[in-house]
This record gives sequence, C-alpha cells and structure tokens, in this order.
Amino acid sequence: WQEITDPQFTDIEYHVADGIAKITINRPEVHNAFRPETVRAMLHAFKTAHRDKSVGVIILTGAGGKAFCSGGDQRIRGEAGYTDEDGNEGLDVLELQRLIRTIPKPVVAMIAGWSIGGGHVLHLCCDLAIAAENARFGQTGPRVGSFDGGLGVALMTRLVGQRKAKEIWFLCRQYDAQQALDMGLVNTVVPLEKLEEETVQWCREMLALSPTALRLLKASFNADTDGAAGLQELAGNATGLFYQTAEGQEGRNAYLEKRDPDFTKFPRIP
Ligand code: 2NE
Repeated sequence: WQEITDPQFTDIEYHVADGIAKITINRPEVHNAFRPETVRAMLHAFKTAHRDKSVGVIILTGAGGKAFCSGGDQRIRGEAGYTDEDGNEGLDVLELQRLIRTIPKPVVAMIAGWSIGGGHVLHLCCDLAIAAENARFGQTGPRVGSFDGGLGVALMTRLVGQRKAKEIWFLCRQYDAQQALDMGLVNTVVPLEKLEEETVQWCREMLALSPTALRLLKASFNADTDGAAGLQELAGNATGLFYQTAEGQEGRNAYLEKRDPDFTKFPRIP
C-alpha cells in the first residue's frame, strides 16, 4: 500500500494500491468512533477515490483489528448533536452514507471487531462486506438515545427482512460473525489474519470486470431503494453513456454549428 497524506485526512488513513483505495478510520482508542472531523475526512477521502481514474474499488475499514467502527463518538455529543473542536454542532454522516452509495465504484466494508451503531449503518451502506471471525454487529441507538430510521432501517430491512431488522433495532443485541453471515448481513467470514488478503482478492476480481457494467449495476441496485434519487443516479449514468454516442454528439454539434440536427441516420432500435 502507498499512503497518501493530505491535511484534510484527520482521523483517517488513505492508501492506494493497484486500482484499490483503502480508507481506514484511525481512532482505535474509541473503537474507531467518528466525530465531525472524522466524517469530513471520510467525505474528502471518498470524493478523492471517486475522482481518481486509477481507482476501481474502495475498501472501508477501521484501524487496530478490534473495531470497524463504533458509531458516533458519545463523548462529544452535545445538547443538539455532535460537536467539533470549534464548537460547531453537526455530523455529516447522512451525507457520507449517501456518498458511499452513489459513488460509482464498488465499496467493500472490511470488518474486524465491532461494527456497532452508526458504524454498523456505514457497513450497511457499503456494497459488499467481508468479516473477520472476531467481528461483532449491532445497533445501540435505543439504548443511547439515538436511531437511524433512514438508510439504517431501510437497508437493514432489505438485507435481513423486517422481523430480524426490528429485532436488531428494538433489542439492541449483538451478533457474531457467523450469525451475521447466516442472516445476510455480510458476504463471507474469514480468519482475522486472512481478512485483508481475502478482501483484496474480492477487489481484484471486480477490477478485472467491466467498470461500466459494475457502475450501472450499482446504480440499478440502489434505484430500487432510493426512489427518485436512485432513478436520478441511474438515469445520470444513462446520460453519460448517451453523450459518448454519435447520436448524442450530433445534437451538440448541430447546436454549435448553428444548424438543424440530423437524427435520421440513427435507427430506432427495437
Ligand atoms: C462497541 C462496544 C460494545 C465495545 O465494548 P468493549 O467492552 O469491548 O469496549 P469498551 O471498553 O466499551 O470501549 C473501549 C473504549 O472505547 C470507547 C469506550 O468508552 C472505551 O473507552 P475508555 O473507557 O477505555 O476510555 N468507546 C467505544 N465506543 C465509543 C463511542 N461510540 N463513543 C465514544 N467512546 C467509545 C462498546 O464500546 C459500546 O457499546 N460502544 C458505544 C456504541 C454506541 O452506542 N455508539 C453510538 C450509537 S449512535 C450512532 O452511532 C449514531 C446514530 O445513531 C445516528 C447518527 C450518527 C451516529
């Protein structure tokens, strides 16, 4: 891995290698709980990976082997929300959830240890999830006075069904890696020492495939859950492909050449 440094990468590490970007939440002393600064850094990192044409797949993980992420840092939760070092309240984690889903590259959660609370929702937002045998999953919202009724409920229900999703949210129990695999929360479980090797192998398999097909598939899966915003994402991809055709370019050229467009040469494909 090559580490990329950036003054905006507060609380995280950003590495690249052979088409893969790895974003690591680096606050192991609090099981990688996030604060506003952490979320801002992750937004910057995901946007960096999005724009980098050499990157085809993104891994999201946590440092230290004991936690993927334990959600919002409860120590800096003020009267009306989480507070940054300058005293500003607000956590852009919902924006981060949406970004993980709309970024047109597969995002893989690489999970060792705790994936809890808002950290668990981040893992739900990822496209694939590879868990180590020591991984533990759960929501704590109703216990700590919080909840994510947005993607945290919608995506969980799609993955495990409404009965199980209600159990997870209403009882705040914890589930081990095998239970998570059995209920469809993760794709596979491997020994901790094999976690990165296995995750990189999954990334390499995707890197060998058509990036456009993967891009359109991701948008298609999300369109099912994201309503008009999901359709916007899917249709935006279709527009991007249309721009690359002679038919799309004829419209632009005619406008720039101040003539009527001639679409007669383009067949109406059945
Ligand atoms: C994750 C869990 C179950 C692990 O338990 P254990 O016993 O293995 O570790 P321990 O001792 O609790 O944690 C180690 C250190 O990390 C801190 C702890 O306070 C402890 O620090 P020290 O006492 O050693 O100084 N720590 C862990 N998680 C933290 C957190 N989220 N914030 C601040 N410090 C944290 C256990 O640690 C646990 O239950 N953690 C809390 C999980 C939680 O409730 N997260 C917030 C859910 S709400 C949320 O994330 C959210 C949302 O619902 C909506 C929007 C945005 C965020």
